[in-house]
Amino acid sequence: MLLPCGLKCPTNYPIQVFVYLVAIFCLLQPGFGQTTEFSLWLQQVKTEAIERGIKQDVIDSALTGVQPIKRVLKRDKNQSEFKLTLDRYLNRVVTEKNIRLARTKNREHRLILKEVYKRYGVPPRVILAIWGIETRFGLVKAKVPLIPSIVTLAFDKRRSKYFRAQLFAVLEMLNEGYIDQKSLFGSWAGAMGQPQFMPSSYLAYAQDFDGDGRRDIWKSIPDILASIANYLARHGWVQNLMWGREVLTPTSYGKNFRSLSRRATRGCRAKTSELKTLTQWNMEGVRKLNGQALPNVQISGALVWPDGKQGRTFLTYKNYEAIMSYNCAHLYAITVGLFSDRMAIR
Ligand SMILES: [Ca+2]
Repeated sequence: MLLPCGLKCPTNYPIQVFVYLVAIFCLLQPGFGQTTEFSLWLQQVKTEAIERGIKQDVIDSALTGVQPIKRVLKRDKNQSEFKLTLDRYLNRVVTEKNIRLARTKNREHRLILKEVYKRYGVPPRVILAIWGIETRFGLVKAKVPLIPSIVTLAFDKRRSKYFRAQLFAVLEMLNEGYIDQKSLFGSWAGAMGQPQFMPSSYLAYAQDFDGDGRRDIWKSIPDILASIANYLARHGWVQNLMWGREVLTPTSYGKNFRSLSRRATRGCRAKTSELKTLTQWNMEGVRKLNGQALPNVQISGALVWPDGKQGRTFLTYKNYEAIMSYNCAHLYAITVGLFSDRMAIR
């Protein structure tokens, strides 16, 4: 007699004992419990997708046979191991080669960038910095099939709520016909296209700037540049304001470092100082890198220490928060800012 798990039943044991042993054997198989749990979970996702108005054929084609991918979880859990200091990160990204490439892209797409600036108020250098950092101006192509990686992270308990929402956003993209499934590749964490938008950001902020009826952040340069600009504009970008600058701080801050820290209360929770006007920072002794006083204006800014107290200090304005909303990491936002400065273009 053949039983589950490919075992053959010996005839000289009572059948009850044998069934009991087989059950234990099956439960001890790696992934057995998880497979069952995953199947149940996927079924719930499919049911909810129907309730959300996703067509049955879209659900079938997107989710049939999909399985969690172990290496996606491994990457997700090991993220903290890749922490770098600001200078090491800058040395990787803001290279002479990348600055030259950014200037070339600026010349190539000058007219589009001008139109994008007119509509969204975000200068070309900042759009180019983000495009360059995210995918090296589209040269870095995503290789991970998007649906299995998002399914994996949605099934995993660590950030299931966030990635479950991303999964429904992908299904909605397919349902609306914004993209075909065979083109759906992303990063291991689900970021898509040349601006590396998450699916929910795509639905909320991607733009059809070339007017062909599709919001193509994979191949259309006008759509890509406008989508980045629209994202920043919708997250509070202020036209004609800088992102921030590196500053010198008074030695008295050494003792008061803790009291200077606060946490943002909404959105990105990265730590900064409290907000003060440049006039107030001036009075406290914060200076430009060359030792000169800050402009005596009522613009508000917060201090940021990407490497902690011993590292460099930056005074950041409202536009810095818009960049942080794109990717909530000080190393990222400061690098976008400094990269854009180094391009020395408008
Ligand atoms: Ca388009």
